[in-house]
Amino acid sequence: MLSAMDRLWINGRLATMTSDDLGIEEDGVVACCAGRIVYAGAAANGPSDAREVIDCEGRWITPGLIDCHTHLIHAGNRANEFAQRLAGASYAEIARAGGGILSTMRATRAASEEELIEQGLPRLDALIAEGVTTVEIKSGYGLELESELKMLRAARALSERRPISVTTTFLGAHMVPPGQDPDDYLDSVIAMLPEILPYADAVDAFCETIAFSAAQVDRLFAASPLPVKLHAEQLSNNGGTLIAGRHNALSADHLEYLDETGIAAMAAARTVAVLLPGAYYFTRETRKPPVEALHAAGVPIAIATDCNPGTAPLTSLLLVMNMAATLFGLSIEQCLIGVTRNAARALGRADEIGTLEGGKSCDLAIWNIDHPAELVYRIGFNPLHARIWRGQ
Ligand code: DI6
Ligand code: FE
Repeated sequence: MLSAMDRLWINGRLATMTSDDLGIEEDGVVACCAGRIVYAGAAANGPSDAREVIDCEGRWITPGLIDCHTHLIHAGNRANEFAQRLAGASYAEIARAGGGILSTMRATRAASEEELIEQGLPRLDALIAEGVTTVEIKSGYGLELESELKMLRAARALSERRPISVTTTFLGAHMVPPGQDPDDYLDSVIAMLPEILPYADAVDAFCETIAFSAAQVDRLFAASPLPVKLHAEQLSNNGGTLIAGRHNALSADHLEYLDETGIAAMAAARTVAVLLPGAYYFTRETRKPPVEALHAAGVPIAIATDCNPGTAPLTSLLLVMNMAATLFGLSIEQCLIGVTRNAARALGRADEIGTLEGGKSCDLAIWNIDHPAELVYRIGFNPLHARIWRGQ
């Protein structure tokens, strides 16, 4: 039994994330075999030897962080639109004038798959540098079959270039391409589903007045062979969360304009609320998601970067935790659970990642901190000591 252990981290202080108080074990060890955790807990009850023993010297060990909502694969940037918004234009106005998502669509269609990978890698590396071991990446800037496939392939290819797990989400219903009828385009998105199936883990849509209606999203989700997620109630309330609930969505994301009926639908469907404080901050939104009501209804809360060129040019999950606390009032524990256990749930991967528990992938972040609260507290400071992905 002991000789089968590949690696053992000793003298660690564990935040296992197995309970809402972080599941702390002050004198802990983590044992790994074949890339999986075989034991994480009190040193007294755990193994004491392995092929390789790593002394953590009292450092904290958390699960590797999970960024469960990004648009990390895209070409170009929209710094020019940021300047327009600073001069008074709104995000919706820029979108209606053919900018916004459509401007990134043009750049992304023009880029090769390799160019998308090359442009995505520095963003991915920024996440990795802060201990991220799993990232979700959406398509949605192709808005036609070949370009959507190119994005999904580029996203998957990132996991061959870096030691990280990538899950992909098909967001063909991100925006209606110029000159197309919304329902006709939606029909074509539904027709893309069999083709994207081998490249995607989930299907997403943008339910918003400037994008797709709740009825249209309902139609897409009814046709989806994959689990669904939804950009919902971000800029206004369109009832997207009711549709998300109806289709047992893994998550509904953004949620600034979420109301009581939407919360009830999410609670009934056990849909995770993914909050994106970076987009809230960057668009200077003033309406906050109903965090207390979500919590009271028992809806699990995750947080993510939303890394995208329009509303969140952001590649720091540590900063997102600080924003979720300062802007949305999440507790330290909610922030940390939100980038680990609940983020795993938002990806439908709670069985594999998100906590330090036997059987899960040995994805660890080891930190030079005195308490996990520091991960939420500091701004622009990275205390990562080491990052382990699948035991390496
Ligand atoms: N909501 C967002 O915040 C991003 N997509 C979405 O549906 C913005 C994407 C962009 O502006 O490029
Ligand atoms: Fe998004």
